[in-house]
Amino acid sequence: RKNASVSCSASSIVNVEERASEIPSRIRSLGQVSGVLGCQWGDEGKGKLVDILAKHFDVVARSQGGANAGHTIYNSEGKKFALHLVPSGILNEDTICVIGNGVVVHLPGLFKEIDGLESNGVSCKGRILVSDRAHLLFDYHQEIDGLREAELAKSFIGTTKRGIGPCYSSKAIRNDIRVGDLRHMDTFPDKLDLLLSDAASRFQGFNCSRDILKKEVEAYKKFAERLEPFIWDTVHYVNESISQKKKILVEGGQATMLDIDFGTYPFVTSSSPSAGGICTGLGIAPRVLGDVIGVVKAYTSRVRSGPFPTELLGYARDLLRIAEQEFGTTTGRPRRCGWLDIVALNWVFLTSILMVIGTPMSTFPADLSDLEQSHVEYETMPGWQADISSVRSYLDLPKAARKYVERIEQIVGVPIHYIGVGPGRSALIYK
Ligand code: 2SA
Ligand code: MG
Repeated sequence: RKNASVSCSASSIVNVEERASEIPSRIRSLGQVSGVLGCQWGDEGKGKLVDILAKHFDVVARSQGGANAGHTIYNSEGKKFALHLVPSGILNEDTICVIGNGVVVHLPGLFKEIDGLESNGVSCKGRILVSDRAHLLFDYHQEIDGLREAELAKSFIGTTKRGIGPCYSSKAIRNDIRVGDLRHMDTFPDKLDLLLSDAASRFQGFNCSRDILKKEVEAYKKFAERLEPFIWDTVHYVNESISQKKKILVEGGQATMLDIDFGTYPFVTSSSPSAGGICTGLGIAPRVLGDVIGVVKAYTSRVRSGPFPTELLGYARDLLRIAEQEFGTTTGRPRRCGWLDIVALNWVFLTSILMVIGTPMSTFPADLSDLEQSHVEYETMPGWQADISSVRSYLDLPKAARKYVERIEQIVGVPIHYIGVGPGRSALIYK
């Protein structure tokens, strides 16, 4: 996008002091509907930026994915919250959080998160709106996620086992149950029966007894009652909010390189974490989308299988992983780590040039075997040893760090506006 910008995060040390007064006009002038998206393979630090920006927006919305996202945020007292389904804006008490139609919702997980927030004094009622069009992700979807991975054996994807692929499959095959269906509990048992029988006919290892069905129906009767005040026509709500000049921030889960269309298929998630997913996942017109902020880590990480051309192995990888605590928020899985991949970044901004076996290609290849045979051309730059976690002004960064940022801007052709230097809210440099 013409007005895209990059937030570059090099997380290290916690510093949770509030510095609201230092927020530049750039944030206030962000488009009425803006998005924060991951530009690599996830874990770029989107949640922290959303948390910082949220107080300048009336609504924070999720448009895709489910509990496979993991955002760690800190409140002003330094208390840590790991969120998976609830948008990161929840810690700002004036913000309304929308779980859009493109999200797959695991209700036991959502209520667990809500309980955790409320027991820490964060009120959720009236502040979390769940789309009546969002799809329900059941425990059985999670079970099937595991069975599918087992079937794939050595070529397993390394999913988060949160049931994401199976739930989006049910959605696409058109037999899933939506949040709004919880308002018709009379027909719910038959719908669930169909869904479970379908799974049982496909997976031998899937246990679908009458008892399980009965238990699940009983559980969902209670969930339906509890969820009622949260169920909303969010498409209407979001569009009404737009016409009332309210500001909406869209919080991406996963990242463009994990996008089902644009990522390294099949080693991707089952939703659209790139800019297009914002429109379909919330029901808004492309013309209302203002700024899209892409979040990029100073290096790259990726979880489990799939191509990773700039991957580091051995000691260097271990050093980076431990220093930067590269373990998943959702699953605790150790992340693969490597150098910053400018070709992938350029692809994300749709201007990539890749050398594949000596032949320049105009885009990131769809074919994984082309990618496997590609040669990585490294550009080496001076590093820095200083701890930059307490630096708050761009000019106070070591010269080598500034050079690194400026070189990325130059190659990618997109300005870097925010530089994260740690996980806390104040650990951010406004460039
Ligand atoms: P799935 O479970 O079907 O979406 O998995 C498919 C692939 O997508 C990858 N994937 C992720 N990779 C990194 N981070 C993810 N989510 C959290 C985040 C992680 C966390 O957004 O920060 O902090 O725990 C995520 N979600 C899915 C997954 O590894 C498979 O390669
Ligand atoms: Mg994460």
